[in-house]
Formats: sequence, structure tokens, C-alpha cells
Amino acid sequence: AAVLAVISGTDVAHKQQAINRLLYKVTEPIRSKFTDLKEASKSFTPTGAGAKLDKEHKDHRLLQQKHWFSLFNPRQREEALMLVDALLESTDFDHFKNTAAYFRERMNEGEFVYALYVAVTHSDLCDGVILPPLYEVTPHMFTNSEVIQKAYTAKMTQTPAKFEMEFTGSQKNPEQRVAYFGEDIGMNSHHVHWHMDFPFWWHGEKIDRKGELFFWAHHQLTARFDAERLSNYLPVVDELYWSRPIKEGFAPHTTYRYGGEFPSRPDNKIFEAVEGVARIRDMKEMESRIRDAISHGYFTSHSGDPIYIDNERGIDILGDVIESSTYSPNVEYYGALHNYAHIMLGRQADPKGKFNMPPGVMEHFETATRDPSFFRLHKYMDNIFKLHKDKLTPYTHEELAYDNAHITDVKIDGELTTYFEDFEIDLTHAIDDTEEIDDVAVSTYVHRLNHKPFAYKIKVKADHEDTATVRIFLCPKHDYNGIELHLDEYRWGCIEMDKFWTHLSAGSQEITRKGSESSVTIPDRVPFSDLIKEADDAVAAGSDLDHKNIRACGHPARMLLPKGKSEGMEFNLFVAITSGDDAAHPDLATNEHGSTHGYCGIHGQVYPDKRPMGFPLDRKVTDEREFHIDNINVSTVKVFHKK
Ligand code: CUO
Repeated sequence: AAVLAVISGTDVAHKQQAINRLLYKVTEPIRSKFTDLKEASKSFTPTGAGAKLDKEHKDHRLLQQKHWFSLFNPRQREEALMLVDALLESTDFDHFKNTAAYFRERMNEGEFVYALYVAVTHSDLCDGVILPPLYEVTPHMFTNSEVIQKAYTAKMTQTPAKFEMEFTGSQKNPEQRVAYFGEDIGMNSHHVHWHMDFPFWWHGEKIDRKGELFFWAHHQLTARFDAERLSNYLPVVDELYWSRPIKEGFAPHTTYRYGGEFPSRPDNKIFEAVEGVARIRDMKEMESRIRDAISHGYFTSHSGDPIYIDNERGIDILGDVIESSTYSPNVEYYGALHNYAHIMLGRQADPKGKFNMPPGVMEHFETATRDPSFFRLHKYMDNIFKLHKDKLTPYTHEELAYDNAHITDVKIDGELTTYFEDFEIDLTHAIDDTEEIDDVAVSTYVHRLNHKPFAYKIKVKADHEDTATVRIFLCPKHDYNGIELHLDEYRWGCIEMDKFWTHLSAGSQEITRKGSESSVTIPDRVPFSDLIKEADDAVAAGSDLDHKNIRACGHPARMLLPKGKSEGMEFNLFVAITSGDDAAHPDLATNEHGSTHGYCGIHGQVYPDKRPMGFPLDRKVTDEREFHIDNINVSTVKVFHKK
């Protein structure tokens, strides 16, 4: 069977090799040694959506090459989506590959990369293909101008080099203390991939609880950022106000590959209308219509029917409306608060387009979190989500309790310790050249947060054998002023650390779960050069690759813990064991369906947990005693930070 697969070119190794080559030095022509791709780029005849896109190209309507690309630009998005459609329509991998090769030579490179990444993510034909890290394919979006300039010099002088990348700005800016979070390459990679797994424009097969995932993934980013701030002696983020100055400025020190510098914004910039996008009044109107709907407990659909939201599924609709996605029931009325806000914030340096500046960092999911205004914006929306959640009836004893499980003790095996380390990123693809010039080894190293390995040890006594759901959260214990928080105050700041299903046997037992097994994180991405070597070797040897369940969406595993303090920072470790009936798939105790479902769901399947995301901490707690039950345990842990 293996031999047959190789001959027909449908095995994973061949596919991986083709995708590698399609993304190799993506701003240059396809290497002539990649003969099949080169051939397809000349002689392939696109069909379906591809034919439509080809006509646009022949009519000279497509965005030029070597120009910036923004997903928030409607025409540029339309072009990219034509390629997504053309790729997803393919019924065999060769057609997929040839379509990509053909348009790679004709379309804007940014549009091409976006479309190919989205299509590989969603196409069954590409099952098992690992996408190369975007920070290596498009390093300009993840590094800064200083590093890119040095890379050019190294290349021109043919001198291999490795340089340090500093965080943006200076220590004079208190926000720089948490730049390691907003600028973390793994976190930015998670964020951009989250938006590729769950595109707001998605018109393919229905994605389960997409709006709720929008809420939850971004709520978690917000909660995590706030925890990092507390450990760096900064107050939690305040929200954004349309009628007040945008308090923090930002100078990105980042350059587009084509199209100049990312614009800067000084401190205390007053919001201005952005020509062709929205006025401040429009933004406020969208907000107040959404707030009205929350107060009323229903949205009004397109056709005027009420869509009630004071229930478990309300958050999903609210997420669709706020983002807004194609699932929004009435985008004409409720607008696209979040998407417009990203553009508004991205354009404040040149709101009238007088200076022809390219879009700001806020207009790209790769770069958005670098700007402190990202977290203000998301806090603002998070507070709107909270308004809705706080309207729901607090969980009852019946909903919280699981009489079978009695947690007797929760301990951490090992010490919760964070530290900074250096991480090297290959910059081979940062530099334009031709195939005649030899590559030199050019890389940068960045400082990034990591932690020592640890495990949870949960002692539990069960009355009878059963499958159970274990939910683990880490929550700030004190506010910025050192005042201890009550459950109802800290629950919204809780970080989801893990959720898994397990078998309980009758009697006492200890559940050990490693931090590295967390269902919200992914390990480091495989470097592009390794992907290339692995696929080329496999193809040469006639063997196949086994890449199962490797996703790019997921918080970096090394950032599972928020940074601690040298003297230790106290957190509440919240553990809840509930009935395994919560599982949406019957085999979750033995098969996690990919390891990163907490913030990213299970690809192509329903979300594994039947309960609302964030359960049981997502609703108001009016009586803390309801949580003093045997299947819920809250203990204090300390996170240390070592130099
Ligand atoms: Cu991810 Cu605003 O949704 O950036």
C-alpha cells in the first residue's frame, strides 16, 4: 500500500514536500529545480473559482505583487478568498498543488500565503501536512526592522550571522515590561492561526460554536495578559473608550516586506473617524445596539424575529455578532464592532489616508497584540461579553455538584517556576534574492518565557466507577493593590490551564496530569528547515510521514504558566471534577482528538465539552458557598520566577 501511495503521489511525504516548496522563498519565482510546480505555473488551466480568479488576473484587476496585504481590505480579502475557494474545490491533491503553483506566480504574495495557509488548514486533501511556522515564512510580521536590516547586510556580505532581537521600545515605557507577552512569537503564531481556523468570513461547512470560541480564545488572551501585568507590578488593563484619548501609544519598529514602515501612534491620540471605514458615532451606535440586545435578552434577526440569548447558547450568537462573522444574524443592524475597531485602531496615524500610509499593526492578526491598544480593545469587548454572562442565572447546586467525586487533596509535583530563555528563529526567508545567490545562515534569537516541567497530583475518592471531566484553572489571588479577591471577583481573571476526561475507579486514587499534556497548548512548531529535510528524505527513501493531530492553533506550551515573581506570586488553583457526561465525544478519556481543543476546538468536529466554555467560572457567583462542595477544590499555589 505504501508503494502505491508513493507512486500516485498522494502520501503525506509528497504533500508535505509540495507545500514546503510552494512556500519556499515565497516572494521569489518558484525555484526552477521544483520542476512540477514550475511546469504547473506555466501550463495549468485553472477551473471553477480558479478560472474566475484567472480572469481577474488577465483583466489586470488583481492587486499587484510586492505590495502589502491586509485581510481587512475588502478587495484584497475577496482576491485571497477566490484562491481559498479554488483550492478547497480541488478534488485531488495534484489539482490543489497545481492551482497553488499557478497563482503563486500571479497573485500578491501576501494574499497567496494567507489563502494557502487557510486552505491547507481546512482541506481534507492536506491531512497530515504541517504548515511551516509563519514566523519563518513571513518573518517581517513577527520581528522588527533592526533585525531584518541586519539580515540583509549578512546576506549581502555573505557572512553567516545570528543577532539578538530586543523587545520594542524602552524601559521608560511601563508597558514594555509586558512586551515579552504581546510580542511573543509563539503567542502571535497561535493568534494568527486561531483566526485561520476560525475566519470571520468563513463560508464553508458550519464550524461548531465559532462565536463562543471567539469569545473564549480572546477572553483567555485578556486574562493571561492581565496575569502577566500583575506579576510585573502593573494594574490590569482598562478598556478602550471611543470618546477618550487612546492612552498608550505604540511605535512598532516593524517594516512591511513591501510597502514601508508600520505606522506609529503617539500617546493619548484622540480617536478620529477613518475615511471609508467608520465614524466614532458609528462605532458607538454598534456598541449601543449590542448593549440593548443584551439588556433585552434578544437580538433581532434580519427578518425581524427575536433570537433569545439569555441561555447557554447566547454567548455563541453574541460572539458572532460582536466579531462579526458570517454567522451574525443581522450584520446590517449590529455591524462588525470588533473588525471595524481593529481597522479604526490601525489607521489612527493617517485616518484620512492623506499620507498613503500602510495599515497599522492592529490590522494584522500576526502583529496586533504588539500594540497595547489590542488588549484595551479586547478588554472592552470582554466587558460586553461579561455583561451578558452576568445576566444568566448563577449555576445551581445540581449543575455544579458531582456527588461521585470527593477531591481530598491537590498538589503540584515540582515547583511552578518561570524563566526567560533564548530562542533562535531562522531568517532565511526574510531576504529577497535570486536562486543564483547562495543562502547564508542568518537567524535571530529572541527572549521568551518558559517554565520548568510540573504536574498536578489530584487525590480523589470516588463512590463508583465513572468517566469524569477535570477542569483546571489558575486565578490571580490578589488585585494590583494586594487585596485578596473573592471568587466572584477573581473568576473572570481565571486562566484555563487544562481540561481532560479520565476514568475514575471506585475508591481512592491519585490523578497525575502533566502541565505538558495541557489541552490548551501546543509544543514548539517544527522549524521549516526540518520540515523540508524530513519530507525530502522521506520522498527519496520512498517512505511516508506520520503527522497526526499536529495543529498550529494553541497557546505555546512554554507559556502555560504566567510569569511568577522572584519571591513567588500567589494564585488560586481551581480544580473542578464533574461528570463525564459533559463530554461531547464518547471516547475523550482515551482520545483527545488532537491535543489543543481548549482554545481551538477539535478540527472539523464539535467542541469536546458540552458545557459553556469557562464553566463553572463563567457565570456570576452570588453565593460562594455553592462552590464549597467535594468535587471542587481551591488551593493556593506560588509561581516563582528565576533569573
Ligand atoms: Cu484576535 Cu481582535 O480578534 O484579534
